[in-house]
Parts: sequence; C-alpha cells; structure tokens
Amino acid sequence: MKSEKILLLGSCGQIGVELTLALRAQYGNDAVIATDIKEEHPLLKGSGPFYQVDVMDINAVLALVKKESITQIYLLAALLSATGEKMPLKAWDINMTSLLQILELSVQEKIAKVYWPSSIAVFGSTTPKQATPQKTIVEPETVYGISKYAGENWCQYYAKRYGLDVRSIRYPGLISWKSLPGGGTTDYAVDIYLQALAQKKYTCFLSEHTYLPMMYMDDAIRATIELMEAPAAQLTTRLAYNIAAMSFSPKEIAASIQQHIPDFTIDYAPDFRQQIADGWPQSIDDSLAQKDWNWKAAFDLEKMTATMLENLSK
Ligand code: AKB
Repeated sequence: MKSEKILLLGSCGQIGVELTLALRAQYGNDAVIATDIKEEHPLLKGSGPFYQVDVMDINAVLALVKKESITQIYLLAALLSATGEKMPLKAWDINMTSLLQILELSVQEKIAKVYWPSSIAVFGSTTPKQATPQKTIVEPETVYGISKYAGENWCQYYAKRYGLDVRSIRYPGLISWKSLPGGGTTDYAVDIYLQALAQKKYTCFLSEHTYLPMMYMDDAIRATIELMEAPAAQLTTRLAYNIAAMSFSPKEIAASIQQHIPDFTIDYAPDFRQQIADGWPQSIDDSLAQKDWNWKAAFDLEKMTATMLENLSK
C-alpha cells in the first residue's frame, strides 16, 4: 500500500493549525507537510516539517509537491467574509486562483485526494433560513460566498471531468481556543470568550438575536478527516456537504458564559457584519452527511462553553 504524504496549504490559520496537528497524530509527523505564507504557528513548532510558501506561487507549490512526493492536498488558505467585503477583488483572486491552480496541479501530478473548505456563506437571503437543506436556493451575497459557491462547482467539475477525488464541507462558524479566527463574521463567538475572561464584558458586533450555525473546532476537524477517509463510492455529492452542530445568538452564548462567570455583561454595537450575518442561514440540515459518511457532532453550546473557558483560563 502506498503511504500517504499530505500537504496542507494554509496551516497557520484557524482550521489549519488544528487540522495539521490532528493529521500528524493520525498519519505520523513526517507524513504531513505544513505550509503557510505566514511564519510557523507556535503550536506547530517542533511537530513536523514546515515551509513558508505563498499558495499563489504555484511553481513553489509544485516544487514542494514533487520534492515531498505528495499524495493528498488540503487547500485551506482563503480570505473570509468580513475581510472579503473590504477587498472584494483581492478576495476573489486569492480564493479562486489558488483553488483553480491546485485543481490543475492535482490532475497533472495525479494527486489522490484534495480537500477544499466551503462555508454556509454560499447561502443568501433567498435560501430557507431554518434547517437549510443540502440542495436549495443558492444565491450568495458576499464575495466570499460567491467564491465558495463557484469553488464548489469547480470541484464538482474536476471530479466529473477528470475523476479528481476532491471533497468539501460547508463549515458553519468555527470556535476554538487553540488558534484564532481572522476576518470572519462568526469570529465574535471566539472573541466573546476571550473578553469574558479578560474584561468580564464584551461589545458584540452582531445584534442580540442574530442566530447563526456554529461548531466547536474538534467536531469540524473530525468531520474533515471522516469525510476524507470515507470510501469514495459512498459520496453522493461533489459539491460541499452541509454539516451542523448547534445554533445560537449572541444573547444565548452570553447566557451560557454567565453560568460560569455570573458578572459577565454584553452589549451590542452592530456594524457592517450584521448585514452579512442576516443573509446567512440560522440552522443547517446535515442529513446527507449523516447518511453518506455517518456524520454526527459531539459538542453543544454548554459543553463548548465549559471547554473553552477551562482551556482559555489555563
Ligand atoms: C466567516 O464568518 O466568514 C467564516 C464562515 C462562516 O465561513 N467563519
């Protein structure tokens, strides 16, 4: 059996750090090559090979693929929703050019499997908001969402036309204590824990009743690896899979923090990110992921809050 050699592009981002560590635990440290345009994340240091590479520099990526005899690629580098609205053309360029270059390279170099993350941002205000189905109206309203939906379609195109085994998930907002998010609309759900511990108060950039689908990072990492390890014949879509864990509003996450820090207070100063959040679903139907690869989340709001506060306060 050919042993796997996995390349992660964007290892120092919110998902990348934890995914790199999880894949190293599973496949061995030297089997997982971490890369990022940024310097190596402190949590990755000493855990395995790292190269500072710009994902847009496809020749540098190709050289690494050849040098390390790569068999799988995870392309995680992207600009998220809030940053994307500040620089739409740059977000489109980074999110799309990187994907198209990696899809092409993967066909040419006969890469066995490719992973590329999508997002609930593919949905817009014309999509049903509750239990948003896998297949539904998809009219994204941010440049990030447009790039994610276009990207899903490119993945499906490469799967159908070239037989490339490319897989994807529509992540909800992701929450973790190990690596911070940057430039997203759901980032408040991480900031709130940090501020609750540091200041016992938080000013939220979304209004109190803004419900959004969210997920604790451990679940997101497990979902990613489970999807990548599922037999190809079981996968009935090559667009991205909906996955779900919990939905809550800023008021509800604040109440769950108050169970641990009773004098924590929250106030609200919605900014441009409110409009982005208002276009997104409030909850997600992930029955196809359940059926195709047995997906099931383990963390709810209560369990996540206890875990976040315990680890962040250490
Ligand atoms: C964002 O808020 O932009 C991301 C996402 C939901 O994809 N966290």
